[in-house]
Amino acid sequence: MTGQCSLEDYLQRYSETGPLAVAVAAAIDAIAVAAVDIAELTGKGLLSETSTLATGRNSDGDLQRDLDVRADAIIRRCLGKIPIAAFASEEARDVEIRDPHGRICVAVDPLDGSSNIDINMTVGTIFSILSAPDHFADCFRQPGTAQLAAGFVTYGPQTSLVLTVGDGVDVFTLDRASGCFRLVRRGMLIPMHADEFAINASNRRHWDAPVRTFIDECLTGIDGPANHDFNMRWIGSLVAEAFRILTRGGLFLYPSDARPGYGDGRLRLVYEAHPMALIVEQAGGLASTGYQRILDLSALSLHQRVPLIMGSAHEVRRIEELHCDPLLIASATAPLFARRGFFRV
Ligand code: AFP
Repeated sequence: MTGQCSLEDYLQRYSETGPLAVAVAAAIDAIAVAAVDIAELTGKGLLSETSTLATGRNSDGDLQRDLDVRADAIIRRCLGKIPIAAFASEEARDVEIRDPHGRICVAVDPLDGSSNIDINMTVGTIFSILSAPDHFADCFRQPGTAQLAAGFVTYGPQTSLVLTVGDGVDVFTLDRASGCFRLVRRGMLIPMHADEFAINASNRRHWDAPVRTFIDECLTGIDGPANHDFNMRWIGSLVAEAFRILTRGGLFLYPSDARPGYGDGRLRLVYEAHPMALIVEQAGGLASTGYQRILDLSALSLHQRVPLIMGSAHEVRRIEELHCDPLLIASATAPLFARRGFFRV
């Protein structure tokens, strides 16, 4: 089945499952068309006239590059050809209300990981598709469980589309010769136990006690409570970490930390954590803030951040257990044991 089935065939079959599926399939097809152009753009590197340097900041204060803006424009152009009720992007402050007859809403991070572009690392597009509520302005205030589909595209050695329409996770790789995405993996499953964890360890002194305790358990390996040795990765590109976890299991953590502006971590709920959480859960993993299931959360504001801990179920459950440990919670709040206190947990 794999290799022969094109994304077009796949979406055609999915479209037959109902009128809403027709709209979702059209949006996924449009994003796939945009992905081919974005892959071309990111693949040029310094050959491109598009600057990879930061040229400003987006509405939420993140460094913005020409490539971010160009990727956003490509996606808007491709999605502009189909009727969607509302569109949201990391690169724009406000929700764009579009077609009053649209049945779906789409939120995107056009180019996640773009700070890695100038070092030739894998970057990607993340997208979330929801049904349009009565009041379109509330589209992106729905819980993650309201998503009809979610996915991401990696622009790396392969240009691959990772997709769920609610029936498992499938992977399509761009066949550059034909310009067609072909099904290469069907029903990806994340192993229950992790052998790798991914976290920006330079922030250790800023983490809350439960995260510090979990990472210390990973570092003590077979000699400690985890009774298991771990390897570590940190690519700095969520899509690359997610693709690895889907492929061989593992854990990704971007927790809240004590740095100014990082009280809710770094990643956005609507167009990063929600879609990633749907994909991870559809592949048998878990996605949590440490206290709550990501998919149960609803955004109060479009660019709201959220701590994201996702991957192999066994380790996510262990982290949630530590977040319920009264001793660790007390240590995070007691002045003497505060994050920057003299005593480390
Ligand atoms: P950019 O899109 O600004 O490169 O941020 C990428 C990202 O949102 C996510 O993909 C990475 O996992 C995370 O940031 C890396 O954050 P640090 O630079 O703080 O490690």
